[in-house]
This record gives sequence, C-alpha cells and structure tokens, in this order.
Amino acid sequence: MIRISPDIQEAIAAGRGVVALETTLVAHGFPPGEGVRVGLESEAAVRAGGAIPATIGILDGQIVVGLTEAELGRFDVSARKLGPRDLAACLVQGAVGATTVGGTLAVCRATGIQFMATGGLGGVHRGWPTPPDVSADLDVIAQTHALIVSSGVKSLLDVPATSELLETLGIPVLGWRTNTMPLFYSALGGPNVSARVETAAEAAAIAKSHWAIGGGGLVVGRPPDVSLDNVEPLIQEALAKADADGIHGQAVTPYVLSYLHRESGGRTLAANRELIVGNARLAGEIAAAA
Ligand code: PSU
Ligand code: MN
Repeated sequence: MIRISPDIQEAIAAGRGVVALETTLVAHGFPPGEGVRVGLESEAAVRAGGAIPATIGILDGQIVVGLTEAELGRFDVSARKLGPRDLAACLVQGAVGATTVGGTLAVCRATGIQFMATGGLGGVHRGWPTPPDVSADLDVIAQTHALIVSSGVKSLLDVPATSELLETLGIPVLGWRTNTMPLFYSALGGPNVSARVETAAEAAAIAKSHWAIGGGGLVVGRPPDVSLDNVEPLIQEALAKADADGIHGQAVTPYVLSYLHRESGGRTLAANRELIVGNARLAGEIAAAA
C-alpha cells in the first residue's frame, strides 16, 4: 500500500534526516504549474539544508513517499484534497490524492518520518463555531512524533484561537529566532510562542527531548524573510466573497489563497512561495542536526 523510494528507504534505515513535503499546496495552493515548481524548489531546499526530501501523495492506489518529478506533475487542481480521514477511500478508489499537513503526517506516522515542512498550518477558522470548522491538521500534529516547520498558522484563520488550541493539545510552538508566532505572510503581530530557539541543533534537541518524555508533534514557526503586511483587508474581502459564493469546508482555504494571489497582483503568491521554500530549507537543517 505504501511505496517508498529507495533513497528515502536507505535514509530512514540509516537514521539520516528525512523531511516530508505535502502535495495539497502543490495541487490546490498555487495556479496550475506553479505548485509543481514550488514543490521542486522545496525538495532542493531540503537537500541544501542537508536532508532527504520525501514528497508524499496518493497515486494509482498507492501512498507514494518520494514522488518523481513526472509523478508530481499529476497533482493538479483535479486531485482530491486529503485530510487524514480521506486517505483510505482515495487508495481504494484509485484517485489522485494530494495530502494536507494532516494527511502527510498520518503517512509520517506509518513510515517513521519525523520532520515535515509546509507554508502555514490549518487551524480554527474565523467565526467558529459557525461553522465549527477546525482543521484536522492540529489533531494529527498532537498525535504524531514529528516536528513541522511552518510560518505559523495561515492568517486567513483565527490565529489567536488556534494558538490556544495548540496549547490545549500540548503542542510546543517554537519560535525560530522570534518570540511570537509568525502570521504566515507577516512576521510580526502574532501570539507568543511557547519557547524561542536560536539554532537548528537546539530545535532538534527539544524535539528529541519532547519525544523522550512521551510528547507528540512540535511546530517550529519561522517568520517569512520578507514580511508582507497589510494583507488583512484583502483577507476579509476574500472571506466575504467565499461566503457569498457558498464556499465551505475544504474548499475555503484554496479559494481564499487564489483570491489573494490574484487580487494582490501576485504579491501574496511570491510571499507564499518564498516562505514555503525557506521553511523546507530550515526543516532540512533541523532534520540534519537531529
Ligand atoms: N500552506 C500553504 N498553502 C496551503 C497549505 C499550507 O502555504 O495550501 C495547505 C496544507 O495542506 C494545510 C491545508 O494542511 O492548507 C489546510 O487546509 P484546511 O484549512 O482546509 O484544513
Ligand atoms: Mn476545515
């Protein structure tokens, strides 16, 4: 059911650092073609950081760990978006399935991969409890022995509420050379992190210590190198438009991201690409230091 590429199998067996990368942002987070480019740049960044990239998705009834470039090209907007609940049906039905953070971490748990990178985590959607939309990402992070590097929580969500929930779930949020959780496109203004870290070795040591005392997942929040501020009015516009268009559930995040990419004249798209690749690089460094 799971096909792991030989280089990744070797790396896992030898205890070398492996960093999982998701396919939802490839298929649904960027305009056609652009997502694949971001995926390939992320893989190169993991290698530059000193670790082995493992891009994960479902193809032809198999969970593939270590997609080839040709295979990655099959992840377009027609792919299913797979949270943890969606993996089994996608496998049996032979569909192309792009894994979210939660879906990817479920595969990490099955294969022993301990590191991952993404852009921004899912979390509590604004307006909770109407609708009661909380991303499955958080629950899976809590249950998985993995460290995930992200630029915090996507700012189209309710970030303070998500920060509270991360605490409730016992998920450490380590600020990468910062005291506050990054706000996806923007570096500053988020809630406090649970601890600040200065080096990859320090983050790796905290992860190993957390796992040794029975903890699950950890988040490292890395601020974007170039902070894009003042996106909030556009986010509110996008969320109102999504509501008016009857967009709900899994479709909200891709809809809002593409609205922002279009209406910002590509500024959020460039920021999103850069933060994803930077997170992959840092995840590679932390995995290599572990
Ligand atoms: N980071 C990005 N773009 C994305 C995502 C993360 O920069 O598209 C994806 C991840 O797959 C994450 C998902 O798990 O968004 C969260 O979606 P939702 O809010 O529907 O749970
Ligand atoms: Mn949701």
